[in-house]
Amino acid sequence: MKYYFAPGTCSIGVRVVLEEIGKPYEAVKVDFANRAQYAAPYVEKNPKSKVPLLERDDGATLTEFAAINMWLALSNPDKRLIPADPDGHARMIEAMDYAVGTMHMQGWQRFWRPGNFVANEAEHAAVKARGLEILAKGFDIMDKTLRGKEWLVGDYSLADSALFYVTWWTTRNSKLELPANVKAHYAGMNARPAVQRALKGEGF
Ligand SMILES: N[C@@H](CCC(=O)N[C@@H](CS)C(=O)NCC(=O)O)C(=O)O
Repeated sequence: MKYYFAPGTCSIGVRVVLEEIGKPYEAVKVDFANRAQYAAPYVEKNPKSKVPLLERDDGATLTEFAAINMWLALSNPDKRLIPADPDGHARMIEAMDYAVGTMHMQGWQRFWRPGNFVANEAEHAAVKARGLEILAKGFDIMDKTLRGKEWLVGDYSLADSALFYVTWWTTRNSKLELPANVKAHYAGMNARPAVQRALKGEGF
């Protein structure tokens, strides 16, 4: 199994899951500094030019954070990374999709790539500010979901790895104050040996 990543990106949330599972995998760095994601051979594996990408032992490739992590968790049911009951399963997807689809793709994307939202450079500062607003609202919602709980759903799930990477970015790249339950969740994630191995594996 090969895991394609770029340090400092959302792929860390897949590496956390790979480390939770604990089976051997090969980590392949995609050299974003030289725009390797847009050139052969990477673009032949992933025409989306994004990480994460998982190349399975049968040669098939999987893209998209949620799809990769669902496949990993469903292939390793003994690790219990997906709640077994229908409500827990749905709540896990609800939280994971919100972290990836809204906090990352709507919040952080506006901040990092304002040009993808508006061409006029004079408007970029406003787009970035809106990105941070979306992010702050996202943390507020996650904070309420975490009230009285250590993990987003049940006894730890894939959703926690998604919240982890958007929180990690926020602590590293912004002055946004995290609400208390999100702070505690981030501390809990950092205490997990799998998270420590994932970070170390990518040079952090
Ligand atoms: N929706 C995708 C998002 C993946 C994504 O945005 N990856 C970023 C890094 S966090 C990337 O590879 N960007 C490279 C580029 O846009 O050039 C997913 O869930 O996997």
